[in-house]
Amino acid sequence: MYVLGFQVKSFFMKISVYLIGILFAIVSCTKEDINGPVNTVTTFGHGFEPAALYCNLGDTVYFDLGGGHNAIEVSEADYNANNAAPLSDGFQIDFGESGFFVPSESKIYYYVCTPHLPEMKARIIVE
Ligand SMILES: [Cu+2]
Repeated sequence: MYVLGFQVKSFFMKISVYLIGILFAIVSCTKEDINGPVNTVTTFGHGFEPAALYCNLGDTVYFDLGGGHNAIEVSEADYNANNAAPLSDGFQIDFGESGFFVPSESKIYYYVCTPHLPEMKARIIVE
């Protein structure tokens, strides 16, 4: 009986080690998915998700915007002043559209949603 009890116990130990392993895998996947498997900006309420996207030079940044939202690149000054003045040669994704842009400079790109300023704005930090 003792031997059987020991076997049952070690079986449950193995199962819990296995479950902990799965849990860690799920948690680490969630962390990886902060920016998604690719760099994707989505909208949630009156906000861009993520508010700060970190990526590398030459990465493709995808936008998947909800119906009432656009994404207009602005200067840092206009970003801070909540002014939706499009940056000349900046990226622009229209209302509810999907699109992408490829950052060509290591810098911070600032962008806003025109109707939802001052709350709806975000940054793309290119390293
Ligand atoms: Cu918006």
